[in-house]
Amino acid sequence: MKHIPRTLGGLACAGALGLALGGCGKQAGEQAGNEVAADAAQASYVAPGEKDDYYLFYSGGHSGQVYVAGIPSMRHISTIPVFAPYPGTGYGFDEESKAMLGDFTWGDVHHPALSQTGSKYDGRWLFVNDNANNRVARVDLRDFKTKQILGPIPNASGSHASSFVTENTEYLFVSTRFSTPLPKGRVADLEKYADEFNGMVTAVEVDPESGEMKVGFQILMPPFDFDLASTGKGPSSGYVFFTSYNTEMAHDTLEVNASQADRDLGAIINWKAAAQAVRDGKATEMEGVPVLDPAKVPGIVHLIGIAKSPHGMDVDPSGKWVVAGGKLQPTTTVINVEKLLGAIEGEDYEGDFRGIPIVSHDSVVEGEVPVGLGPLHTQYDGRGNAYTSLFIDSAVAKWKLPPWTDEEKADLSKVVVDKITVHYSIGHLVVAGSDTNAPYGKWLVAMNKLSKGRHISVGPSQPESSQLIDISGEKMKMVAEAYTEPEPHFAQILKVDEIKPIEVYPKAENTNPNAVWDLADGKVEREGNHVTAKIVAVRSRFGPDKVEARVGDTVTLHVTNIEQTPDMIHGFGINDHNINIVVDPGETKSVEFVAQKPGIYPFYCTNFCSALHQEMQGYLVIREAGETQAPVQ
Ligand code: K7E
Ligand code: CUA
Repeated sequence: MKHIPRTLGGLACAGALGLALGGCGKQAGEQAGNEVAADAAQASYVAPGEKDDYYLFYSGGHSGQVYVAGIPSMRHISTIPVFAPYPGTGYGFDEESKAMLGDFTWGDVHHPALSQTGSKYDGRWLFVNDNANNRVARVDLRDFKTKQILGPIPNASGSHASSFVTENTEYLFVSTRFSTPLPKGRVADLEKYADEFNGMVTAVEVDPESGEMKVGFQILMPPFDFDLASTGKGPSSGYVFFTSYNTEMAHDTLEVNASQADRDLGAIINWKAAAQAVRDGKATEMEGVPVLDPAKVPGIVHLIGIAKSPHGMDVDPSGKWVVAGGKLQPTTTVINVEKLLGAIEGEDYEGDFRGIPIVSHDSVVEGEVPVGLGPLHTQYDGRGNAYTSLFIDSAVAKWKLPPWTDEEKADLSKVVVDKITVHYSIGHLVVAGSDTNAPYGKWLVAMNKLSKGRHISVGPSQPESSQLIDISGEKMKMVAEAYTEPEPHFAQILKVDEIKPIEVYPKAENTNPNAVWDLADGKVEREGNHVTAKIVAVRSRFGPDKVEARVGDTVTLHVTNIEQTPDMIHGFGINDHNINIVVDPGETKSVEFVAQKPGIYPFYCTNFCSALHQEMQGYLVIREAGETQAPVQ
């Protein structure tokens, strides 16, 4: 991205911004306001032809998708379909993606996680969860496509605290927001919630080469409703931390009944010890998964009291501090990892819950920082500062991590150094690289829950909004605001030059046995009542462009886009058949259907590809079942 000359300030001043501020340069105050606006405009301006510095991958909530925006422009640049069909890229229509989606047509994506090596982004994959159907998915950053959906994960309901990757992407941690009787399918009286229901933490194992995910093992948890998680690094290496919001174990009117206790219990899991316990044969099988019971396998789970109904739990870049957001208490709880590990080692406990030790709160909590109302999530800039989203205050608080001076310790409000208002009711926030050991630290994106009229009106469903904040200076600076697709939760930011997405699938890498590379090789073949067509797509024709079948035939189409030119995409849509596949250069996609009704059904290219794009078409001919036909080409 290149910076534009400072004269834009003058432009902005004379234009819309000038009007909004009531004129230009007449009074010093106005002048200053205009300068601020001009600076902000310049900071996020990416001129036509220029490109952004960072990718913002944000979760699309119950749209089931992941969206990509550029930073600093905040322009939406791509949609990565994950848990829901997306006709734009043909996702959910071809056989491969249909098989990945299974019977589901939606998911609820909350937390994307970039793969890491040595606690740094390695630019390989993006993992996301589906809170609704207990699944996780892997997106390949080579081509920004979903390559695997794992799940529904057995013995789990509501994979909310997910996906969180360990330091070298050994595992993704996935935990349940909801508790149910287990194994699933068993029905128990809701009144017996506390005794009969359980939550589950799942360790999803990731193959270091292929990224292939599989359920590794599980840990049976009390029915506390585990909400969010964060994995350790440095001194907290090998641990993963969870919050829970229902230590009360309420099963109805949670709004009131799960908000009684002043402290809820978070969980600290020693995943390396857990993995070892599984190898040592200490797990019991449930639905084919090795499940550890922490009451019977000491040392793998510890509990800790944290501020009322906490939400986020975030490990800082050094791995020395873990911060939980109080949600219903205006403080963040700062856990000192060194003291925590000491307390675990020395069995400094204040009790236990059904055999799971509760670590002494006062021995390990460094302090509770009064950040403001409704603290949810915390992010870090790698310079010793933490940024906490304040849902109720509609603000972001910037505060200093320990070590604190004695004066600060005596009055922790002194460590809160800045606050900025956001619009409105912020949920997550993301600082570039916060969950690595070396954050980029320049930008913060506030993902607001309620936009309350921040955009021009489009009816009762008001467009969502996110805001870009510059955190490079002492004071946070609001720079830009943008529409975000519903319903944003968390996001990850990756520097553009840390990946190099491919533009054309090299022909040599296409191992699809049904690929055809020459128009002369395109053909339609019949074997019994199975018709197979291998079709070449190239500017600006399909070869062959006629497919003949009879009612009752199974028809399989394999379409290969033989272009080796970037951005030369061809689509393949058939009239009246709900068939829409999109094939990238060098790619082969397949679709199968049963011919149902006689007729002539035109098919055509759906992606504009040349001046003769409109001519890129053909016919599917379906004859009556018994009708003889000319042998197909
Ligand atoms: Cu806070 Cu599902 Cu991460 Cu949304 S959760 S805010
Ligand atoms: Cu190919 Cu349009």
